[in-house]
Amino acid sequence: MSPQRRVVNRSGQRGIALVAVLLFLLLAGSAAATFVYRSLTDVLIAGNRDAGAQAEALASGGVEVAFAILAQDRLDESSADFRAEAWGDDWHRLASVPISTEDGALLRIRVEDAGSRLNLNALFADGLIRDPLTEILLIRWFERLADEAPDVFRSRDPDELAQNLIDWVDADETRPGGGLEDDYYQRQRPSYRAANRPLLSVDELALIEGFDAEVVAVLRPYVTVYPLAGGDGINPNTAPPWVLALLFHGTGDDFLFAEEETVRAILDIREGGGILCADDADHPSCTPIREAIPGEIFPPPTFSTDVFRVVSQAEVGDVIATVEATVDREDPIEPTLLSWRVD
Ligand SMILES: [Ca+2]
Ligand SMILES: [Ca+2]
Repeated sequence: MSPQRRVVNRSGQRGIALVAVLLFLLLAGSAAATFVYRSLTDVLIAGNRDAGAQAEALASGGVEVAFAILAQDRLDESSADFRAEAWGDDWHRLASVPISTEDGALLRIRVEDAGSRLNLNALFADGLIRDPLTEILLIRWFERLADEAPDVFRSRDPDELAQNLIDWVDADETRPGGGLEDDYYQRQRPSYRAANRPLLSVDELALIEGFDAEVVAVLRPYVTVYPLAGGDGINPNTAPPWVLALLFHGTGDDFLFAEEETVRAILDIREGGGILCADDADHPSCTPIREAIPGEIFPPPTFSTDVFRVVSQAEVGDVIATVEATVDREDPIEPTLLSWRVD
């Protein structure tokens, strides 16, 4: 800790105490509360009087709180010998408990598992090889977006968008119809090349031929790129309704997106306290996924993950600071930070 951060701000300390008490109540009985107290004490005794720096410190502290709760969740899952990310988890409940400090600061923490969005990298086996269903899923989705976001998608060809995205990720350098993937990218100034590897961020999509920032803005609420490798599809227990509507299911080549009634049935199970599970899972809260969605699902659904996105927003006076972080908690004691952005 830097000498500056050792300076104690008394009103800040009172704030910390209150935040800690609230979190103890939220996490009553949870060992995570101990981690949380340590994290918050560390952050909130920072003596910087500047509201911007305080807001950023508080938002960063919120991320640490989320990490501690995620680590505890992983440890609890290990001792229960049952893994599932679901709405009832402590990390998900954080979003419903905005935390105010005595000196008027406000902290909001929202945690999402990677499975709550469609992982574009899960559309490629081994991160590089297209599944026959990859192209069908993307074309149908982009066709649908022409109705949902006509200003952005109506002027673009869904087949070309799908093909260009696949070529950007797939290992080879050729287009299926002939020609080189790089022709377009080499004509740009400065020129670049197709990545030929898993996507590293959602923003990277804007580099793909036919895509731009407008397209990325439409896609962003639906997609993730995490985990970068080895990940599966959507988690039916945590995805919001608009992502559940991308559950692509069927048999053979005959796949379709989940209809509204299927999405409703999944939400009903969740709201009733149930959990959707793999068909062979053995747990009293489980409803086999097959009972809610007929056929196979592509990409195969995710029920648990170690990759989470944390958005922590602190309001100090008129200043708002937001920290967005992605973490991999495979090792819950020393989680790996995958991304960190401050706004
Ligand atoms: Ca390629
Ligand atoms: Ca290719």
